[in-house]
Amino acid sequence: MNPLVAEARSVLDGNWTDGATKPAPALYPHQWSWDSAFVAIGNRHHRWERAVAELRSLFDAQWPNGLVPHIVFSDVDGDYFPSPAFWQADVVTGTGATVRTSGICQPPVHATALRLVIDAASAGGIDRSRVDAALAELVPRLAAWHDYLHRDRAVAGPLVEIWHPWESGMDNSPVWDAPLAALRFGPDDVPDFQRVDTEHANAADRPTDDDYDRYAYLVANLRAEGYRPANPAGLPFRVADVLFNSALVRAERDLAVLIELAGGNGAERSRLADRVADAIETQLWDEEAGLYLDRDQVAGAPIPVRISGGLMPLLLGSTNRARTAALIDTLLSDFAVPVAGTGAGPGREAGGVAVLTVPVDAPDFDATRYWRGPSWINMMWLLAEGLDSCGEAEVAARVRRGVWELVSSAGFAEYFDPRRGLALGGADGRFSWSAALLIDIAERFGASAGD
Ligand code: 9WN
Repeated sequence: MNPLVAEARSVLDGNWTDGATKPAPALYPHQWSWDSAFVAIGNRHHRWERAVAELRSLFDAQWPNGLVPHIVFSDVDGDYFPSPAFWQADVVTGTGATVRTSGICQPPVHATALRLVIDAASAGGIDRSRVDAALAELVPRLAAWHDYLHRDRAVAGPLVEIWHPWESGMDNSPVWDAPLAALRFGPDDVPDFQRVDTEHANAADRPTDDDYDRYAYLVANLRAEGYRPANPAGLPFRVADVLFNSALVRAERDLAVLIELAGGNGAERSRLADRVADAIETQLWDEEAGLYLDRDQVAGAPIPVRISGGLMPLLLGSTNRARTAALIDTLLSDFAVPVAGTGAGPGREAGGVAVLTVPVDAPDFDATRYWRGPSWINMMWLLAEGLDSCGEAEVAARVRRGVWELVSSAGFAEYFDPRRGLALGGADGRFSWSAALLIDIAERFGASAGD
């Protein structure tokens, strides 16, 4: 076996905690929602039952209203902020303290993960009965999760909204700067808290204390209403995020396929996917920016900040050739860079590329701070999937090759500065989704991503 793949498997095994996988040993010692979907996508190739168990563990913590919480806490306490005591999810949902969770969600990539897990079953020699059991168990829960989003989060529908930057998965993106700055609150509105993250990662690369005050304020505000606000239109932070909505479209289409595999009719899910896809096209495209922009639903205006999340409608498949061409042009000109040490040229030349989260020449670019410039493997994996579904296999291969080059040069870091080949984020450098998605790329496209 290729040594990098063997190492990736050992990262995942090391972070496995009897039922679920921690994103990172010290910085994130619990289960996270979208991390688990990516972990399952890697484990499906060699630990199929564990991939299903990962999703089962997450969906066992699903709320009665369908919300899939962004964190499911393990038994360990006091090692992450915000802790279960801060969220008080058990109190507000009345579900009791057996499953301790956060009260917000993350991008809905889970049906996409389950579809890939099911796809891998026959190659893995898994019995049809195991496949049927996984479908019977998880498909109704996935449907309830998506229904929650359409019912509770499509406040100005059909686009669904996030109510906290953490729900985007791209927590510290410059996209949130203006909506967070617009929040109006006093010192008494921010509950007392103690950060823990800066003990496990370079404080200069993490969000600022001022950001954390705003994050805590938003949690307290949602918590006061049991995370089910009576008047969602009055919430202080409401964003229609491009990545979140694009992931939902892709996930609805994957759920439709899963329903058909389980003997049902997926037409309604496909219809829901098409409604959101149409809204993305009509409401979020920005011709001048050359990509899609998030929409601040409080201000009633687009947020004019270009991030790699704005390329994610590639996941919809190419319905509009001109827009797909524009997205690829934007990707290669403004977000793609060669990985240091590979001898490759700029993004427009042939060879592997890493995808930055913010263009280098943007005013808010920061080479090392969370989500404000550096490359993340999950974003590159999603973009490569999207490029493939638009028939752009060559560009997809270059992005996958970039994943291989980043991990080869800097290890299984949480995220990377590709221009210096630097590992960034959690100090232990054993980040689960970087390992899982490298495995997926190697299994599907060959070690070294198609060399
Ligand atoms: C808050 C676990 C998570 C990822 C997010 C990433 C980071 C948490 C944090 O870590 O967020 O959810 O404490 O910064 O931004 O995408 O799911 O890996």
